Amino acid sequence: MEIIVPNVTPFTKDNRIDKDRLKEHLENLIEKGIDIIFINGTTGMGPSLSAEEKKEILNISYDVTGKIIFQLGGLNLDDTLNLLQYSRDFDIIGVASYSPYYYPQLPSKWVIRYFKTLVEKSPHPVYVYNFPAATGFDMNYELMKQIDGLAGLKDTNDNFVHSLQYKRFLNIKVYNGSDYLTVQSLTYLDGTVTAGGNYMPELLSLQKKLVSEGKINDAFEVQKTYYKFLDIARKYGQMSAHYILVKELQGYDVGYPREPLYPLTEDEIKQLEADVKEIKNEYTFILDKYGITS
Ligand code: FW2
Repeated sequence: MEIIVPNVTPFTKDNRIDKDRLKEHLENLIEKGIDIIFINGTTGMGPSLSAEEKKEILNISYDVTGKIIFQLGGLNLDDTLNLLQYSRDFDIIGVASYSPYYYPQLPSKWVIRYFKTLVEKSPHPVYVYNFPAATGFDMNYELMKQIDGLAGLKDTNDNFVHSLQYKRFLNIKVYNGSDYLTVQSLTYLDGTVTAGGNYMPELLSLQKKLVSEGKINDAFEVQKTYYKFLDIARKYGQMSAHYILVKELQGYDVGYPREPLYPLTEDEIKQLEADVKEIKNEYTFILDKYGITS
């Protein structure tokens, strides 16, 4: 049962990776019980990173922990194979890739060949990152069955039955990547991958603890508060709101998103802070109730 956080990538105002803020953020997540960091994911703006920047983030993250899944997918196979080779010297949990994206009606045989190539060439266990809403391609369980040697999958999907099918027919690690299915994924799958863990690591760790103790209803009560902050993120545009929510709930600055995912305006930040203020007592109440220091 694992809680996995796809970390935000802190950028500076002039669009470079902010090494110190990334380290501080990852140290906080690990300290608060996060099991695995999923670097260069969607929340980490993987599609907006060059191959060299993906390497740089691996190096910075590895200074903090080896509990890393290294997302290295893209639309240039040479770059991806180069990143696989580069990851050889790092003792990490595994590598992951989203399927080739954007191009329409990709024949399944090309995507299957792509992942077979990664399994063949990888020095680490390989995880498929399935996000049909983002890539336009669904690496469903029937396609996954045609690839030997995969370690697991992250299915970013609000359709929970879709994720259960992998667990039903395959003998691999299965995580769901929907922020709104954390308790359910911890209960019925191998764990959850959730961006909400960037700004609510305490509530995510608590959900795992309660599920592991069989206290599903208590875990769901915590999840209801988790939902309220997720809703705020979506109200303002989650990819940029994450940066302000980390500051609001964790108390340190994680810099800026990378344009064209524009940062929130001053007005939006003020409104978001007001929305957080209205429900922040719920967050602190839960921490007090379970004796959690933030
Ligand atoms: C990633 C994730 C998180 C997403 C979820 C989308 O790589 O960022 O699944 O936050 O809303 O897996």
